[in-house]
Amino acid sequence: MSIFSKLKEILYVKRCGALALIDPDIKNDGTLAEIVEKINQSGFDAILVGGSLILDNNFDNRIDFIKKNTKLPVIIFPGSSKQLSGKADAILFLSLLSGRNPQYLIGEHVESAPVIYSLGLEPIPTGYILLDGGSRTSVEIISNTIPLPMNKVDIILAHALAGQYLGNKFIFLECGSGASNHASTTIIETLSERLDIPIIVGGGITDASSANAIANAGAKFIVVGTHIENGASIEELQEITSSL
Ligand code: 1GP
Repeated sequence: MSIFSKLKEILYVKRCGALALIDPDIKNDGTLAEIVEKINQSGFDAILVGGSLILDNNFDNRIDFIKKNTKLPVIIFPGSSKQLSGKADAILFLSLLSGRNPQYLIGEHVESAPVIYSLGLEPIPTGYILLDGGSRTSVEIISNTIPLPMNKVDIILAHALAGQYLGNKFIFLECGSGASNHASTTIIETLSERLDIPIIVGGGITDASSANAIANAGAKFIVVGTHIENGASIEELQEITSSL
């Protein structure tokens, strides 16, 4: 079964799933085993692996380590066309729709597509929309794009619909890692009423009541990264995943 089908299957039993994000950077090497174990025990449905900037060449080794230490699907959430590994189960094939930087609309895709093909990785087309979560984020800096203001709901909706009409399988609403504010429930409600494809929401989710509000608003997956990296306990993470 494809990973996309597995993700859809999760939504037959849960109204909203939980994705854990691991930044496969050297800074997390000392705690990687602990992070993976914590994720395994906290009710997550899959692991995303990726980051805006990875400072060495050990991406493949880290994916290998994560894959060998979890039964969860491991999905690359790439910051660039260099973040590829045949050890992962799938890759979110992201188009940064909120920006107008051709490198992240088609450039990185052309560079990575032949490698994805030869690695046999499953690409999951995903429209990626960067929202202004109240702090300047790595995605904004590295991608050289401007996030959409959260009060421009009609403009955000137009981007999301365009993403759906272009054939994406998911819309990912991103406020950036460690964002001060997560995507507003007004945006999630408006989009989920009008889109036929599931919405993933990430950036700044650190507690169960926010996760619950995001799920109530119609998100189909939430993403938690920084909170795990910052030492959240299994109990705290379970509270988030069971609130969905
Ligand atoms: C970042 O959406 C993810 O790309 C997760 O964000 O690190 O704030 O949980 P956090």
